[in-house]
Amino acid sequence: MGSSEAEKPLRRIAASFEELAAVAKQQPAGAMDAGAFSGACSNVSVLFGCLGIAFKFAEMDYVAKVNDLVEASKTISTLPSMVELDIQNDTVRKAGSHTRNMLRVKRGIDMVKVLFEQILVTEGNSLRDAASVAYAQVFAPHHGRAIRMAVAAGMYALPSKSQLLKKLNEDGEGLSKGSNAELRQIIGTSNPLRGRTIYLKEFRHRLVKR
Ligand code: 1PW
Repeated sequence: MGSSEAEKPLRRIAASFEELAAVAKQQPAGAMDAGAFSGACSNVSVLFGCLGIAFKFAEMDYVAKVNDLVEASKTISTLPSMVELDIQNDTVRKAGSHTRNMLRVKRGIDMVKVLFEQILVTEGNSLRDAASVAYAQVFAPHHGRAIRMAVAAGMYALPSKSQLLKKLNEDGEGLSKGSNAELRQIIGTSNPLRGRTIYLKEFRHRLVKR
């Protein structure tokens, strides 16, 4: 990794998802490499860390779950085999299981994708509308009322778009052409990832059958 990528987290995230898309292409359908996946997801942690004190809990939750996947990937090589093991042990829904953590982390990635799409289409410097849409689409249907209320309150303490970009070492003056390209790259390259995580839907069907 070049030093410019280390200093520019958006670039590092875009690059890691591009690598992940390339890894996914080489593998049989669905057999996503667990190490490559969790490595790319851990690069995203820095974004959750930029959301301000109100989302500290969200950051800790995401980081803990990604770390669990990073550790698990040292002994279990693909995501489907992690799910398969949890199915065998009847721990798919158990708090802290790899499969459950994987689903939460996947939602985190989905939310970041929608957030960036929304940052590009919403007017002005506020992050609140973009973040509210992303949360409403991805997490809200899975959260109870208390968490939804806490997140809604936290939205008022978000940094502005330009503050967020500044924290990410991008042009703090707004959406510069440079970071715009990075955002588009992240949005684009997370698509192959979504296709490859289709097995998560499969295991939900298997659960329904039980
Ligand atoms: C700039 C974007 C701003 C939007 C912020 C979105 C934050 C979304 C994540 C909030 C998660 C914190 C609340 C914790 C929820 C937990 O109940 C749940 N985790 C998730 C990711 O849903 C816990 O899962 P678990 O440990 O019971 O498997």
